[in-house]
Amino acid sequence: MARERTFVMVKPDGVQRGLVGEVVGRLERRGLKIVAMKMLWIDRDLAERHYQEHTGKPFFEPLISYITSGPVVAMVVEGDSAIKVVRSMLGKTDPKEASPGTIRGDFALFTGRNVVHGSDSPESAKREISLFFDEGEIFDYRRIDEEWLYED
Ligand code: D4T
Repeated sequence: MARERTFVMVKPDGVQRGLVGEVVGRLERRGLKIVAMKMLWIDRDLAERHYQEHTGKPFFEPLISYITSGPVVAMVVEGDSAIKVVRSMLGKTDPKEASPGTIRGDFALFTGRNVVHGSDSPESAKREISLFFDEGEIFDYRRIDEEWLYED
């Protein structure tokens, strides 16, 4: 069993469209555990650090203005293979390619308005979690349904 933590964010369009509960509900019902959560309005400095791998790309400026355009809800989500599981629940980056049943496949049409973010690797998860959360904001606890969710 590989218990992992990943970083998930409901982006400004997701907040404005009232999709926070939908996203959190899907994660919780899947059996993933929310171990940290907060609303914040990302400033340019944090946005540039979060998306540093895209610096200089043609979509970088629109991406920065989108992610700083309103409040977001940031989370740390824990579970078995959480990074892969969350990515599969989000669907492809371009929502037009995302399968129905995924969050982007059900609620989005444009790459630049794709509702949610999830870390794509253990390295990104570690980096992104530490950008948004202090250790003291992340909670270690057992969910009451864990003995029914996990095989061992
Ligand atoms: P995020 O990071 O927002 O969850 O998206 P992904 O992890 O699924 O995809 P990404 O890092 O490749 O892209 C980050 C962010 O940039 C926007 N984007 C991306 C864009 O506007 N145009 C593009 O061509 C690409 C590749 C969308 C997500």
